[in-house]
Amino acid sequence: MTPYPARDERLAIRGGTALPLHERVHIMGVVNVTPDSFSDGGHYLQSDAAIRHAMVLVEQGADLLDVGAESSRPGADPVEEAEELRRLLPVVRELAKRTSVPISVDTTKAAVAERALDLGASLINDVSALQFDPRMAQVVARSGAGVVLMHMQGIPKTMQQRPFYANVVDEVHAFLSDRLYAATQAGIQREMILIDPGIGFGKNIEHNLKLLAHLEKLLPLGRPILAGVSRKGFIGAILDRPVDGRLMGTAAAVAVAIMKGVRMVRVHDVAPILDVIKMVEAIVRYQESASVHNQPAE
Ligand code: HH2
Repeated sequence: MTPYPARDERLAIRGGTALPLHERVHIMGVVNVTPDSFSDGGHYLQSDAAIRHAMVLVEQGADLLDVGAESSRPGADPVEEAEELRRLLPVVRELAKRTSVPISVDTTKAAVAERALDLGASLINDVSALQFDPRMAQVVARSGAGVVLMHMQGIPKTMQQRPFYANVVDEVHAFLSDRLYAATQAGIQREMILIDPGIGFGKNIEHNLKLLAHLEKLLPLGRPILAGVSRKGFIGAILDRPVDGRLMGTAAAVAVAIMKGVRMVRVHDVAPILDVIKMVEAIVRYQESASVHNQPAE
């Protein structure tokens, strides 16, 4: 099984940089600036903790940092724009000064994307695939930033109530194909786009498993695939584990996703997942070189 996509596949991001996704699977480290135990200590402590956490992920080998200030977990309430900006901007500003690792911003709001891009973000991770805010496509196109187009059925608040598909793989494929077209029509360059099946976004366990088992069906769309499986609910349900006990389940899902052709993974645990990626890539490379050497001489 050597499902690697075409060798010239790269992701162009702002500033003329191209991430060599065709050479190795990249890791997007998750940096959530959502209220947590640090919030008692006030805003400074919360952003300070997020910045420190992000720098640890960089040391561990993250290729990108995905900073998000609005939870998109099932049942999550939307966050007001002012609050999202208040949480996000200090973190993006500081990270852009401290690290050359590209910063992605997980937002569906054009105004938030705009301000974050001004502060040095290079990629917009829009879980609505440019649909929630009619200005988003234009903001991304004008800035020359990269963009993630992710599939979601419904909205986070209600998406897990009754997800339904006649064929989840075909529907995700059709949706991403439409959104790729819409994005390029809006002036976003194809080489700046990543596609994402949106594991857990309006999908039950079976939908997630079917998508992971058939991820290669998205390869003909011709853009690199990002997958976010890290610590997700379907892993917890299958293994009967709480969020902090899902690392091995995440590792297994990441390994399979890479074998199916995924070129970027969005994860919370960068160091252990980097080991998983290196192992899978070593095996695939061996298999590729063995199949070349075993070709009968002409
Ligand atoms: N998953 C989450 C958030 N953003 N973006 C992309 N492109 N793909 C994903 O699968 C994805 C995403 C949810 O994960 P998490 O960051 O753990 O939760 P929350 O949204 O509550 O911060």
